[in-house]
Amino acid sequence: MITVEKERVFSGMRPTGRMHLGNYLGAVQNWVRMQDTHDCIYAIVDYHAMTTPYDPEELNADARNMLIDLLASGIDPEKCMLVVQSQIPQHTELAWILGTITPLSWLERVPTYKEKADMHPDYLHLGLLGYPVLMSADILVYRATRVPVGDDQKPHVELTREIVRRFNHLFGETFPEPQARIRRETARIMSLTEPEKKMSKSLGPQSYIGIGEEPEDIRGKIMSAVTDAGPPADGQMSPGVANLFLLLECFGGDDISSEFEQQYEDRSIRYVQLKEATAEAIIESLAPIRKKRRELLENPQLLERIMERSREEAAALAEETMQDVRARIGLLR
Ligand code: AQP
Repeated sequence: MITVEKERVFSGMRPTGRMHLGNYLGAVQNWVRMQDTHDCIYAIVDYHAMTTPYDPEELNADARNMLIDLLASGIDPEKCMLVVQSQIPQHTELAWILGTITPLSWLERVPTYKEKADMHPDYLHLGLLGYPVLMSADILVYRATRVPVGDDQKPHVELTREIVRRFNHLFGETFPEPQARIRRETARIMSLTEPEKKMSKSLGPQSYIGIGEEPEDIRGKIMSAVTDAGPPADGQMSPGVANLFLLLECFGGDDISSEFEQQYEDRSIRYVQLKEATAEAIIESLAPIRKKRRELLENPQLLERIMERSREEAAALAEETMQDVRARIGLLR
């Protein structure tokens, strides 16, 4: 399946809960588009999920659900590889090697490290600090050059480029410098409950909409989303209202969102109607995903087959890179 002419793509998703609209609009829609034009490897990055507090049983269930959510969202294992990070040991092997050439100061300045450290002050460990090194290894073990992500991941891809330059300088030209592919309009979908923060699994289930959620839950969450007391006099839209407009545009299209924008401008808007329209647009757009999820849940053998085939193909690519890396850095074979 892998070709020499097409550019190679890697991206991953942490199984820390259910896949939400931020993941879907910020990353997965690009993943789906790129599988037709690029050689793509997508991963459920379960080692990354272990860098914040987790429950082993939930991790297992979340990884399985994430796989189902990705397939239901349009990831097609006939067109790309869909793998589980922990099943391909070359990821962690390369992470160790890259860790030996990555200065601590580069890692300490990564914004997500500071955020997660503030969020979980009793859970500071090497794995959390080294998260971006493992992410670099995820990308580089396949020598991928494109990384479709939301904008919170941009610093990690930049760091990967720095690590590549350092490795190539020390051991000779080995890795290409990857580039983040970020969809500007949906680079950061905001939380429904704290709209100044990005929609995130860790902000709690009321703050996000899972792509497999039932209509009544979607309605409930959108109807209680944080807005404001009405269009402010300075015309500066609050983050909660702007987020609803963005969701309406993504799922309902330009016509309906322009209608509400007009009402916002002439101050006749009623947020309850904006919310109803947004909820209905999301519910309708996600209906095929809910249907596909139900079909996949009934067919666990299919999931096993998909995982096994991708695992073999991806492991062969990763091993090819590692043979080159081991020889360059002087490991005895
Ligand atoms: N709110 C978002 N808007 C746009 N893109 C987003 N992504 C995540 N949240 C948003 C993108 O989704 C991909 C997978 O992300 P992830 O689940 O691996 O990690 P994350 O960014 O840490 O996601 P969460 O939901 O915030 O997880 P927790 O709470 O566990 O940390 C990435 O490309 C990401 O940019």
